[in-house]
Amino acid sequence: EKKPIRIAVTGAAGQIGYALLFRIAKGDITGTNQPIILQLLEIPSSQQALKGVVMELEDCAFPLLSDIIVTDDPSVAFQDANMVIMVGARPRSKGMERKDLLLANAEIFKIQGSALNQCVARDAKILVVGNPANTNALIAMTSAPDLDRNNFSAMIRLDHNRALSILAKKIGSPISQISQLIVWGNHSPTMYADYRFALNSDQPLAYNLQDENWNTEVFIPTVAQRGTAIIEARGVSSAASAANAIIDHMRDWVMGSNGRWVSMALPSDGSYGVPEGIFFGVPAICENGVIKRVANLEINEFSKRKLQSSVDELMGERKLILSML
Ligand code: NAX
Repeated sequence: EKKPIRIAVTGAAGQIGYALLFRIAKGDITGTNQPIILQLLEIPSSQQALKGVVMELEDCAFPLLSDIIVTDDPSVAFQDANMVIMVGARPRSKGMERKDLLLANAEIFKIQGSALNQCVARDAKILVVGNPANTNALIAMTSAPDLDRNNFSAMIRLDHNRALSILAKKIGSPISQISQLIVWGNHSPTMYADYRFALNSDQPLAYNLQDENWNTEVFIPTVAQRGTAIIEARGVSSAASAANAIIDHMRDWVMGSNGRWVSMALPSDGSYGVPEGIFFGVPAICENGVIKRVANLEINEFSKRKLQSSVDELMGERKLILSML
């Protein structure tokens, strides 16, 4: 019998949690031959709701799900975890300033980062989803100095998948044929969806899509505003597609991306003119559990400006929470 892998999820009773846990328990990240222990973290006021979710997980009788741990204590939730998916965050309440939201979340991710430092498996793969995701990831990583910084990432995969889908529709090609698409930067409206290197069935796609106007006036803003469009239509923010992006991000990280480029927000290493000290969406390839940035891509004047607006925004967020690092 294979040893179970421990997957911790925070904010487990939220709407993303509800779309995520069942897919994890079915094996969508780790495959159909790997038993799983779910370690679920929620705040005290959501424990009751979480109980209901756990009952439903039990009622699925998932063959791979060998145990479920439920707690409001991060150091219990993260104990020996091999993967940590940090979804729980403080939402913006009415009249709350951006700065207050940043600081409230900084507090949460500082506490949870210290707990990670103490109790996760030393090679745990950690994904931050809760917003502001890039800056929350920075705080979690900084609060866990004993862990390898390469074990931390923030999610920009939902934006990547949105861009893929919009592009496929535009050129009338199956999604599976499109590769080398990138979403750079912050998971925020400053993100930069970039198809300059994209291939359609191994042919340069930009070659057939030299409509600069569509790029700047339709493609880039539609990707960036998609989250808002979903809220307007559904009345609540994306949940199933966010959960799906989490699965894609973690599966590729653990199982490999088979040479395909995926977008991940990683601690910057100075490349592409992005200063160190922030999490930034970049193209990457995953192999044997290791994330490698795609290096040496050309950055033209337009791209440089687009990258810079995410850099400015993230450096601004960093400045606001700097005293807490
Ligand atoms: P919900 O409000 O439905 O769920 C969040 C859950 O987190 C709640 O059940 C809450 O009790 C819990 N929580 C709050 N503080 C916590 C803490 N300190 N420890 C543990 N749990 C805590 O939000 P949901 O729609 O599930 O979204 C969750 C987060 O994902 C939000 O911050 C959201 O903005 C963010 N998103 C990030 C995306 C990305 O691409 N990076 C896309 C989807 C999503 O919008």
